[in-house]
Amino acid sequence: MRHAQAEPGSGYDAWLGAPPASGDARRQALDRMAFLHAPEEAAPIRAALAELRAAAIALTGREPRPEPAPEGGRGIVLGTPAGCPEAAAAWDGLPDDPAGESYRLVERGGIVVVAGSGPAGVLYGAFHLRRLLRSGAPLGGLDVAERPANALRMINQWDNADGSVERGYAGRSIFYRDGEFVRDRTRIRDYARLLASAGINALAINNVNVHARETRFIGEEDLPSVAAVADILRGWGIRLYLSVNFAAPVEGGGLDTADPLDEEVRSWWREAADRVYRYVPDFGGFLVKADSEFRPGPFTYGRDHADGANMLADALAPHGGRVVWRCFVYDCRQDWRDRVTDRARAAYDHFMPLDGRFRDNVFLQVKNGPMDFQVREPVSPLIGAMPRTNLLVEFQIAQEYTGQQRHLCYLVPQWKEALDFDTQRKGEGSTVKRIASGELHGRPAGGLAAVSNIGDDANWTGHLLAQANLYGFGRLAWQPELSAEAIAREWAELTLGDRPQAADAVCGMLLRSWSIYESYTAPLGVGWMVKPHHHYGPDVDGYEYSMWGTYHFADRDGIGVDRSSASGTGYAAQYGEPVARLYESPETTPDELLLFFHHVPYTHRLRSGKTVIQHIYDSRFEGAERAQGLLEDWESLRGHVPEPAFSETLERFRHQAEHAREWRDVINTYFRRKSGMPDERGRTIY
Ligand code: GCV
Repeated sequence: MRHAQAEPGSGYDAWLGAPPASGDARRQALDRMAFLHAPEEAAPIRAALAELRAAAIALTGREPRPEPAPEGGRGIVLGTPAGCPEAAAAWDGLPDDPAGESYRLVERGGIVVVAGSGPAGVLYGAFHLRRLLRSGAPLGGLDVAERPANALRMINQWDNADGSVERGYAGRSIFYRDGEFVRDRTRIRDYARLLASAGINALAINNVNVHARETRFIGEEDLPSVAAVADILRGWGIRLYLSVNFAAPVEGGGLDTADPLDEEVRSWWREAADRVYRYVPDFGGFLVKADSEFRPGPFTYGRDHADGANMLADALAPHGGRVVWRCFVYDCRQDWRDRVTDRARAAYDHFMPLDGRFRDNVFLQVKNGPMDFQVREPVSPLIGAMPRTNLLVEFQIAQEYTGQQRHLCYLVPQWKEALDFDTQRKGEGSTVKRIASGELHGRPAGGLAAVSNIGDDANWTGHLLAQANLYGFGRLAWQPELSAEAIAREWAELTLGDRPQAADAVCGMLLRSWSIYESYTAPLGVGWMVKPHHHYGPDVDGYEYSMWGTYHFADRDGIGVDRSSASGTGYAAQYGEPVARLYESPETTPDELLLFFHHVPYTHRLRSGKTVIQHIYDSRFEGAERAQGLLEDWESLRGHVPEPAFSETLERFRHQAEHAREWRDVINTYFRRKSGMPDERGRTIY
């Protein structure tokens, strides 16, 4: 059945749509897709077959035969070494992959073999082949082998049972409505397909802030619904995770404590885990936000995070389950007058001393930066500081602080920068990506997690181009060596591919967008300056006198947070050498992070040669102009992007251009008045 939202031009098909293909692609498919054969029955292999069959029909207008014909002909065979002789031959000599996610695509004697080390590998291979078919790349002599760099490639939904999505900017939840699981699961299936095509293999289906209703998801009443979702995900090689409430034993669980060392509590969780696995035999595990932003946790009982995580790990271990335990732990009731406490220090201070105490099935999920998904932050110093602990680096695909999917902000370059950052914890080359995957410290597994940016908007992400962030996260989690540009191009060509002019222009717009957004919002790494609560639009002092620990300390002379060891909070020393030394001094700190690490006078000269105040003015003016440029670039694509996607996106660019001017004027006016210093170019500031 065709889903109502899959109307042409709506963006629903995202990067898996089938717009008219080039002549080359059509000719090649006619030549090479006479048959499609998969001897095995596993659900991901069936899904792989269905993908290629649909591609063949879209490209050639004809149905491929299910078996090779006796008279021969060219075709495609899919399978695993265990059940498909062609795949076994293709796999010969390749390393074992117990996870079953690797694949090889090889052409031999006119037959293209999609050989997966397991059923999921076949599916990933089929999506790869689909991309090649779509672009018309020649398949003769094809031989590519891929293995994911990260074992865990996870998405976190911040969806609530009432149908709302915390920090959701694309409509309501596709999983829940009015306190219940949705009955029509079409969108869940279509979402799982999108995720699998980008390489995602784990999905936590409810918000890390677990309220009373979702606390019951691990109970008998809701588990059949959870299992129904897990069944869908399984078909796409994705394991389901649930966020749990640490206080569940007391909040509706019938106990009077949630102390992780209490025997009754421990057996309560064991029973809960046993119950979940009765319904979902391949359940991934629990995701936990504890002792963070008013969520309960082990601190209540005088225990630490290792005690809390290990209790859950022990309950899940007999079933092969994991605990993903978040490190976003800080004092969110800080007195703004307190100049000693530094929120940036919190994750490291809480968790680093616990290295070596976590069970093997615990993964600490650490946000990429020490604060909270700002447009610019240094890499969290916790990453690399716990060599004896499994790690997941957490990104936010949802654009909470980066324009809320009304502004264009392609975040893959930001994530790349974080993943490529050299912590030097184990000498040169100790990059975040090698720490995340587990490779640097010889950990058996690790990976990346990210907060989803989708909802029930017809095009999933509100802003059509925000789809590139979802796609890009998956591709980067699969292979962090891919460049931001290669991913942007791949997404743009898949999504707008039959219109090369549009794909080219959009790729350029994506690549410019992070720097544009940064240049009209909070300057030089200082962060925030947004309206409280919803975090949208400029309010320089919005959080300055609040309890959240996010300050810029601007006065008439200067701005920034002194996080040096010599005179500040000492945060800079949480990095290993020589990184700590680099951040310790304003002279060596990179310009873009200057105000994150140092309080400097407005007259301080940046490495760029400009003073801080002039940099603030110049980049706000330039940023607003460049945002106007994005609007003009999009306008030039009229007729090259289908409707209604073109007009809907045009509206967003119009808003962005106008809102960028608002940002420019609020920030410039604030600093002009605060500092008393004029713009040396005499532009209008109010
Ligand atoms: C899910 C930020 C967001 C919160 C979010 C929190 C987190 O503070 O504003 O909405 O809560 O991060 O990551 O837990």
